[in-house]
Amino acid sequence: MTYGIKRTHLASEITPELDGSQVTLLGWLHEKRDLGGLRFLVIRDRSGLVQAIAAKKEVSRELWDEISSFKRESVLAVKGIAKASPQAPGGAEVRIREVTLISPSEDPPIDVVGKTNADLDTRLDNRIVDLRRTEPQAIFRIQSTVSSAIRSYLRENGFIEIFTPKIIATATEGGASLFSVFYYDRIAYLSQSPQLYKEQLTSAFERVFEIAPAFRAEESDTQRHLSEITMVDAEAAFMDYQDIMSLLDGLVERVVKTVNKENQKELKVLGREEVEVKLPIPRITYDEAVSVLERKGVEHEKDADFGTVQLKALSEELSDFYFITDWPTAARPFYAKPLEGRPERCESFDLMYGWIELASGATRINDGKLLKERMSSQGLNPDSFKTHLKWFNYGMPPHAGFGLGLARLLMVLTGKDNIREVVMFPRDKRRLEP
Ligand code: AMO
Repeated sequence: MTYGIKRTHLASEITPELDGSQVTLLGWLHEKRDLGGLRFLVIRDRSGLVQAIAAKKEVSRELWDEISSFKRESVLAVKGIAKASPQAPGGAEVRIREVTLISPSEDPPIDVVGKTNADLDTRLDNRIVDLRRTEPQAIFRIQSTVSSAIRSYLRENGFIEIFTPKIIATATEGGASLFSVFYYDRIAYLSQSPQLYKEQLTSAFERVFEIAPAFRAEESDTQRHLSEITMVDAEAAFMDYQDIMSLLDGLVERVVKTVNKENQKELKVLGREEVEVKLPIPRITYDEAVSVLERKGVEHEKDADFGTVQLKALSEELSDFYFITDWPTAARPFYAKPLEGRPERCESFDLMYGWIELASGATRINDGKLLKERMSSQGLNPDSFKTHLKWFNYGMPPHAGFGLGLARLLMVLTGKDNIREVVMFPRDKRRLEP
C-alpha cells in the first residue's frame, strides 16, 4: 500500500490478455511524450517499463494539464484500463483514468533514458539516479544472481556461511596497504581479508565461507583496483590447493550457468555474449608460464609476481579461465604452504580470466612452528600474530582455501573493463562519496 493506493499490476504484467481490465501501477515517470491529443507517460517499476496514455477526450481538463507538469523520475500512481495494442512495447498499454503524484522529482541530474552520454564520474556522483538506468540495473541484477549462486553452491558442498570482524588488531596479508582507524584509545585496522579467521574456523566447522567487504589501501589507480571490495572467501579442512581448484571449477561453472539461465534479458541489455566455461579449467604452473613468456620474448623479474605486461602476454595464449599454480614462495603470503621437497615454490594458485586475476588461494601451512618461521622470513613479527598462532596448538587440521573478488568476476560476466561500473558505490583514492 502506498498513500492508500494499492498496486494491482507490475509493468511487465500489462499484457494483451488484460484488455479491458482496470489496473493500478506504482512507479517512476521514466519518460513522457506529447503528441497532440495524446500524452504518453512511460512508467518504470522493478519489472520494467509500460506505456500509459492519456487521451484529451477521455480525461478531465485538470488531469490533462497536470500530466504535462510532472517531471521525469517523479513517483506516480496511475489508474487506468489495460488495452491490447500491437504497437505498444509488450503488446499492451494503459489508458489513463487517474494519476496521483506520490513523490515529485526535480529535473534528474543525468538522463535515465537510453544510453546516457554522461561520463563515469558524473554517473557515479549521481549514482542513485544512475542505478535506475537499464545498464546498471542489468549489472546489479546479475550480481544478485552471482552471489546467490555462490551461496547455494558452497552450502551444497558443506560450507557454512560465517561473518568475521572487519575491525582488527593485526594485518593479514602483510603490512602494506592497511587502513588504520581510531579505536577508542588505540589504533586498529580495517580487515584486508578474513584469512586468519577463516583458517582458524576450519578447526571448528571444517568448511566455512564468507561474502564480505575487505579493505585495501591501494596506491595504484587502475581499472581493476578499489579500496573497498566484496570478497568471497572459502576455507576447507582436509583439502589442498588442487581440491580447492576443483571446487572453483564447479563454482565458476555454477555461476556462469545460472547467469546464462536467469539473466538472458540483462545480458542482452549489456550486449554481452554468454560467457563459456569448459571444465576442467586449465592449470599451468608459474614455471610453465615463465617459459611461455620467454618464448614470446617478454621480460620478467625472476621469482616475482607477474605484472600487467606479463599477464597480457600470457592471456594471448590462454584466453578465458585458467589457473596459474605453484607460485614462488617468496611472492606469496606467509601462510601459503611450500611444496614438499621444493620449498622455493608453494601450493598456491591464481584463477585468471584473460589477464585479469579473479581469485587466489593456497594450501596453508598448518604447522605453527613453520608458520612462525615464514612470518619472520617475510619480515613480520610473529608476536603480533600470537592470538592466531595459539590455535595451532589445539588441533589445527590441514586446510586450504581461496579468496575471490566478486567485482572482478562481475567484470568478466558483464564485459565491463572498469571495476567502478560493477560496484554500486566504489571507493578509491579519489572517491569517498556517495
Ligand atoms: P588476494 O590479496 O590475492 O588474496 O585477493 C583475492 C582476490 O581479491 C581481489 N582483489 C581486489 N579486487 C579489487 N580491488 C582490489 N584492491 C583487490 N585486491 C584483491 C582479486 C584477488 O584475486 N587471503 C587471500 C586469499 C586466499 O588465499 O584465500 C587474499 O586476500 O580478485
